[in-house]
Amino acid sequence: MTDTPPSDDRTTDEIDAADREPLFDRIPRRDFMKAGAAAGAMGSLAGCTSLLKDDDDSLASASEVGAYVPPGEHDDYYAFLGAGQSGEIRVYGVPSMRQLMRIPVFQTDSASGYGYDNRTSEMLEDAGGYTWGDAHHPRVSQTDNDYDGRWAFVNDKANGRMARVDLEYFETDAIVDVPNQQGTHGACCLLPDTKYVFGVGELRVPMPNDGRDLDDPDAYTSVLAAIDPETMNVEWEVEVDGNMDNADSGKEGRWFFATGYNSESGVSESEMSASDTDWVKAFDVPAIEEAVENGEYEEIGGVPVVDGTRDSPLNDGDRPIVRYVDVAKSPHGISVTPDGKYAIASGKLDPTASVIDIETLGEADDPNESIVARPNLGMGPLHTAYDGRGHAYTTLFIDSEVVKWDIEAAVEAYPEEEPDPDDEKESPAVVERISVHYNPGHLIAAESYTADPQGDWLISLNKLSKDRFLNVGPMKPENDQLIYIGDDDEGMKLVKDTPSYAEPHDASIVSADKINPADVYDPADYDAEFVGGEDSEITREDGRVHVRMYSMRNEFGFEDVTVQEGDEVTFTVTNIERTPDILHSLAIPEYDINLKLAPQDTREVTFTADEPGVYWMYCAFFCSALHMEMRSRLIVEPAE
Ligand code: RUQ
Ligand code: CUA
Repeated sequence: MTDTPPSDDRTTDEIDAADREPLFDRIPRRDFMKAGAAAGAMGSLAGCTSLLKDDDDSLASASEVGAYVPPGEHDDYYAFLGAGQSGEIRVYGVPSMRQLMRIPVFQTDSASGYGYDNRTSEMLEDAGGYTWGDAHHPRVSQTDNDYDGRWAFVNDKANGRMARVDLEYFETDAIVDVPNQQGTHGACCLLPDTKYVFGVGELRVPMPNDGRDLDDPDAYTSVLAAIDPETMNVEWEVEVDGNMDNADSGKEGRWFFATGYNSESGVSESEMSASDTDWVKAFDVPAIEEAVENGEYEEIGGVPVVDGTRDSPLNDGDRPIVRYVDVAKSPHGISVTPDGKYAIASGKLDPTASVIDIETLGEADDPNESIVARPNLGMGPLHTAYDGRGHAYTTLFIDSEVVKWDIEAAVEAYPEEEPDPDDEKESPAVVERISVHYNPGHLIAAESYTADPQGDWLISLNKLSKDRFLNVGPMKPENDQLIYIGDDDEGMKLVKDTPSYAEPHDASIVSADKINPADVYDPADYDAEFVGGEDSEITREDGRVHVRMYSMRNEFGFEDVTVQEGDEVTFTVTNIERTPDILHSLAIPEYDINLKLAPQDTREVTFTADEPGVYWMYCAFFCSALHMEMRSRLIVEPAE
């Protein structure tokens, strides 16, 4: 229950102000003044914080900072964005911010035929049969702390799943429904070599969630799941106290970190935000593996579950499997610095970030001793990225800013800087701030998740665009802003606004030369039988018809395919072309059939021919001047 029940006639500014209320004891006065000015004096102008702080200095044209990519030229980077409730990964070129591709993951997609052929529809069905997912954290696999271009993994925060995208074909090729996990939130590879993909459980539920402990929230729990990247099997899980939110890996194969905002184990907003501290959980992976090897687990939902709660005997000795580090308050994002020295957790409901020294973590008796800085950054710190030059960049959701700060300067300023509620100073480690438009969630810098960030581009993924674009109705686009960070003397420069469809979360920006997608399929890479130009045939057996046919400009292997009403029909169709970019498809009206056929690809679909009549099977990709003529008849004869 909130203290002031919302009333229908509050203005947005009043609601914004009420949102800030529980934070007032921690807001430095500077920020409060700014907030007051923004909400009050300029309140009639949507998104007015920009008017307060932007001056020409923080803007740069694309060509000034090398962000202009002329027509026909390629970008330096791929950005993979987890597109939230759209269920997909989006691919941008950076720095142009051109959207290059959308990779459907948790939802069907008619353009790519994803979820329409037998293989992908069975994959979605086997992964729970849900029609959507909430894709947040795309992480590209690494070898030796650098991108190896093999896979991108992404979580489903809605239904507790983890998916793998094959970066040779830019296609989802595996989804695992993670047992004992209701919402898989943070997702990350164990570095340096992607030994596991970790999914962290956000929503605490009874264990197993089969009708027991319904009204006993204390018995709810959340787990960390370790998934083998090759097999996508869940190898083991660790049960913890409190919930978990975001996650990142150390660089040395030992530590894995997850924030959590509900150490209170509450079920209402006020219960969940009651405490001034919550935990970062630091998982000691080799110690967990040893416990699994020694059989110190319980099998739940078909996987070994190790007890990592605070009272667990496995947390008793001198090598606890999970260390609980107290950080302020309801932390959200966490990311490890490129040199692997620190894990930085953002306070969200506290203006500070907590800097954890990873090396001391293994040695200190009290894990809280490993906190080596708590810079005061501003209102609503959410996520942090790195430029490889010792700076951190943190989004401030409430202040609508990205703040740049010096990590070692923050460490030096501590503990003098131990924030107290009356402290009005921003951290001396703060180098600079730039306004973003508006309310940023994630941000990502080029190769920030590797040991060697490139330090030129940063994208701030802003939840609100308010007035930045033409009005398209009540659901506004979000705004992915490109910021140049390559010049410490000149400072951060805002270069581009990019409207985006709801809603990008985390992203990975990878140098273009580390991704090597194929132009055409290699039939050896998949199971379906390749139907060559001579191989078209129709076989019939007991009411089952199997049509094998090729496709090419401008024909299918058969002009007519005749079946009986009630037949179970399977089409296996190959695009036999080798020319890149020449796609065909098999679309069958009124039967809801839609197979995309890229060069050298074979897809299969099975359906029951239950409506007699003539159906024009056609190709939906405009493949040549005779594309309209690329069609054949499916003739379904009425049953006698
Ligand atoms: S989390 S906005 Cu998006 Cu998955 Cu921080
Ligand atoms: Cu093939 Cu159009």
